[in-house]
Amino acid sequence: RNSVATAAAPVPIERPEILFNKVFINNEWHNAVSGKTFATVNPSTGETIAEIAEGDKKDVDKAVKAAQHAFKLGAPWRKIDASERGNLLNRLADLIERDRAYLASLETLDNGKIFTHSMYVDLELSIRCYRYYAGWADKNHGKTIPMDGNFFSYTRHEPVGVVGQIIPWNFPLLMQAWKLGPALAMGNTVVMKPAEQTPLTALYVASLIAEAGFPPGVVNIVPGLGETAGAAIAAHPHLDKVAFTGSTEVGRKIMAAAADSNLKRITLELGGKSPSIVFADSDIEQALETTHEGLFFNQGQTCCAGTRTFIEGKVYDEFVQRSAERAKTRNVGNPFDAKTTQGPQIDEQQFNKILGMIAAGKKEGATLVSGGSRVGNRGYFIAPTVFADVKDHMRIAQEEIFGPVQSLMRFDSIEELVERANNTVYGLAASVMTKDLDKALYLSTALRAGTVWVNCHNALAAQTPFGGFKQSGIGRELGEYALDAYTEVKTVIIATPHKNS
Ligand code: TXE
Repeated sequence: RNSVATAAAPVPIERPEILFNKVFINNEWHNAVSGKTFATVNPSTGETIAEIAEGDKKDVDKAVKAAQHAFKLGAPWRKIDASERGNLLNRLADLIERDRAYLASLETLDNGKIFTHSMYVDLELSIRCYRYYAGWADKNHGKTIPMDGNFFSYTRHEPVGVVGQIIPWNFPLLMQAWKLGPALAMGNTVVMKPAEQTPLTALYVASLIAEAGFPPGVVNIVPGLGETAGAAIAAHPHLDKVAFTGSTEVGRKIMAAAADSNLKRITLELGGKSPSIVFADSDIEQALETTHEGLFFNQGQTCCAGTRTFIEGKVYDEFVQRSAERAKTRNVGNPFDAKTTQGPQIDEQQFNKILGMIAAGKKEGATLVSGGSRVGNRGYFIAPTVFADVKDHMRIAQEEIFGPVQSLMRFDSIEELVERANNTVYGLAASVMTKDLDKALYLSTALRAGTVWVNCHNALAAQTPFGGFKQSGIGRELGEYALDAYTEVKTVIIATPHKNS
């Protein structure tokens, strides 16, 4: 393997060398069985970065066989100490840290997110996530239970088995870490499909998994398209679980395929339409920045983005004006440039979807106070867009836009607010800006969302669980809660001749 330059200083590599573009099975690189490839595109230019092996059902079958073999009773992965699984995860974290500047550059090239975020958000949180789950590897244990009768009873927390994982393109490295961390800590084996828009960092991490010393077949990575490779994972008869992050529409298909095939376990992290609520008594300066970043962070491509900003009537006009001014200060351009604060959207399809939603906002009568069109004539850049006077029934208030489009809405009473904030099919997150503890506590119970932030937004860490109410998903990732999704509880009951308390 070529060694990669790894400067300690965070200097971006604008043209990182592409070292891996094939299917990773049994710690080895394979062409797709079909021989086909697909292009991964640089969203800043629309140009092809590299051709990637296009895995489909046949490659998924090969990968599942490898993962089953690695999970066999008596296989090395089944026999090592739980603490050793933790050591391997820590070693993987060390290697990611060693190659951090390269990986951050590759992420920015393939995804378009700004380099400083790749470096200090995506890489940082990914490394911390692997280390967090490394610590759990030997700490998730069962109980001995005082069962009625002459029995000795205990539970074992066993791995679920061979798990499929399908991840999206908005945080490629981090979504890989959220999925692999708990799965590997708990002793599962994995077949993962990265998003077709962003396969590069997932494949580089595959090489580090081999280098760290994970036994062959424990992690297998099949790049490919959703309808072929992804669908084959969801419907596979020999996968024990599928974990998915992506659109609610595809989440529905995954759940149906899991039910129709073998009732594999599922966890789903899906879309959102999260409210950000600004009370007149909040620190307005801080509320402005929090709601702004809560929406525009990562080009608006964050599942928990604050996409409905509810502002109390008393401060509404001022807040609209200042939100528009703030949006206009965003610096849209080359994501490798340190001055840039907003890069391109991920691909042409998302770019067109977002422009379509902006057109819908205008047509339905929302007031455009910033942006509203593309930037430049190359790549997928969209001006930071702010709509005021957004009404609940408008499409921009109902549907996930997944782009740099902020919708500002007015409210006048807390009862009305709670009803409107909850009036969505989603329930991923919500945030509340106030200095009034009573309001904060009331809303933290009243809002139907998996996370409620108070005076912050998008605050995420490996320790705290994340997931959705309603159609935002099923199950929780991160924290101790995620361990449940990667373990089966086995009850062992042994008849004993006598009993004492
Ligand atoms: O998502 P998809 P897309 C939302 C966001 C965005 C919309 C569409 O609103 O505008 O989804 O984006 C794989 N069987 N989110 O089309 O298709 C696919 O290959 C199995 C929110 O990119 O859901 C990729 O690996 N898998 C979200 C993954 O699913 C299939 C992040 C996600 O892609 C499949 C991304 C199929 N039939 C988009 N079809 C979040 N929750 O953060 C596709 N895939």
